[in-house]
Amino acid sequence: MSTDDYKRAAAEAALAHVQPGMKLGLGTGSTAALFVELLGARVAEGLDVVGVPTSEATRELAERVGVPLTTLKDTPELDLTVDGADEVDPELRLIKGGGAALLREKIVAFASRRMIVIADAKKQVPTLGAFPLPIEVVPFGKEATRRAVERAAARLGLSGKIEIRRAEDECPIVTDSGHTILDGHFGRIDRPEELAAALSAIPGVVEHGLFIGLADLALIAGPDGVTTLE
Ligand code: ABF
Repeated sequence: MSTDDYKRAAAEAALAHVQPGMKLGLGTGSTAALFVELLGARVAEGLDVVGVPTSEATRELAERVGVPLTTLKDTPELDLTVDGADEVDPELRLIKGGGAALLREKIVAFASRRMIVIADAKKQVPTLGAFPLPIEVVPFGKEATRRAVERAAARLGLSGKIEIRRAEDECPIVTDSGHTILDGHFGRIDRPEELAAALSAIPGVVEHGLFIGLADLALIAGPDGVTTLE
């Protein structure tokens, strides 16, 4: 089976957690997109749910496959968010934001009673940090903020480049909320809680891709089937 097959298997397993009438957070990325497509098929069969998308890309997909949408303004409390991840550790701490949607993903997950992570087994890691940590910052002063992130990381013993994420034309990418993304190439993050607190304290940092205490369950699909972590 291919990685795409595993992603689909994880997305299918998440569908079993969806009940009629639920208000759902809809994640971003290729795995979450498979979930939204499968959900659309269920909606076509009569399942009554409503979703809040975590990105413009997910909004477009949900509209295309017929998942009814709402907003956090109209529906500020959600039952369940289903989203992908870039890394998942044994304590269900995550790195997210490879798709540059981490701010809305975190707001939506925080507004949900439960969060289920869906991923292929390659995302499962003993320690976070091999995947560069995305950090969403205000464009104003982004170089000063980048340096502040570097200093904060160094105080925790983390070295490694902090880079402004750029598009193919070399311009800094712009998130759905108009921000810039920094990627922290730390290699290994032994104390993610401390790094999360240090990053949140820096003016100019809007949000970071460490999701700690948000995921309730991870459905990880690999050659041995779908494993549940909780
Ligand atoms: C979103 O999509 C992100 O937070 C994460 O960066 C990414 C995972 O993408 P994929 O499912 O395509 O690997 O969930």
